[in-house]
Amino acid sequence: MSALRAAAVAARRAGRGLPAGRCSPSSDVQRAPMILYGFFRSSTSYRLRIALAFKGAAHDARFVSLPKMEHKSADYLAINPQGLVPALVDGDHVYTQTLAIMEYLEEAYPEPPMLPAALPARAYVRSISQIVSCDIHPLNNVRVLKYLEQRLSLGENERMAWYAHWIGEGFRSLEAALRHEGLSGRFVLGDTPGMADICLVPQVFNARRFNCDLSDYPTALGIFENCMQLDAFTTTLPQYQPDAF
Ligand SMILES: N[C@@H](CCC(=O)N[C@@H](CS)C(=O)NCC(=O)O)C(=O)O
Repeated sequence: MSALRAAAVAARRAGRGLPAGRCSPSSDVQRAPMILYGFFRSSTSYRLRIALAFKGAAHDARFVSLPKMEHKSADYLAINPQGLVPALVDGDHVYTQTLAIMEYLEEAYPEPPMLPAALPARAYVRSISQIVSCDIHPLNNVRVLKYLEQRLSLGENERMAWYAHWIGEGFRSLEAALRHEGLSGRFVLGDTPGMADICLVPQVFNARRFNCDLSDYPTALGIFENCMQLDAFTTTLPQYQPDAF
């Protein structure tokens, strides 16, 4: 068994009780804290940190450095063979893919909810979540930018043009959807934060890190600013993580 996998199993076996905070699992089984494998600057890791904080779910963190290629190490591939962060260990299972993980958390730890009760509203929140997670994020992922540099020999300016182009396309679509549906308030759905806000914030954060101008997307930016008033979104910021540099 790999070292990381063994550590995950040992932590589970330690049986350190239920996660603290507001979150409680839907069954009353004694569980060890969840383990989040992530990297401070990864927007999907930030997404999951927010979701866990939102649920008040205590967890241990394990750090997987993307610049050091630790996500491709044999130890980490034994945890998540996709070679991507984040991954979440809860009980005897490793969960991957943030949208699926958030759906898992919603079902395993129902309070507070990240999704509304009404089916059309649930579909809307999932739709906005997917614009960010499926249409925007993958185009500017580390491996895509590396491919542009290393295989297609694109220089810094061309790579940044690629980044800004797809951020622009994605945020235009996001802003249009938010306005078209007319369901947003302080957050994506009315005045209650949830899954879509959790997806949106790290993407805005990332776009700003790459100096993209987001002023044409005032609805999305307003929601971002309102989220930044909430502890779940601020205590989990990349720069506050122990692996930040
Ligand atoms: N769809 C996946 C995406 C995960 C993902 O792409 N994570 C990035 C960091 S934000 C990563 O591990 N990138 C490594 C790479 O591109 O080589 C999810 O939502 O979990």
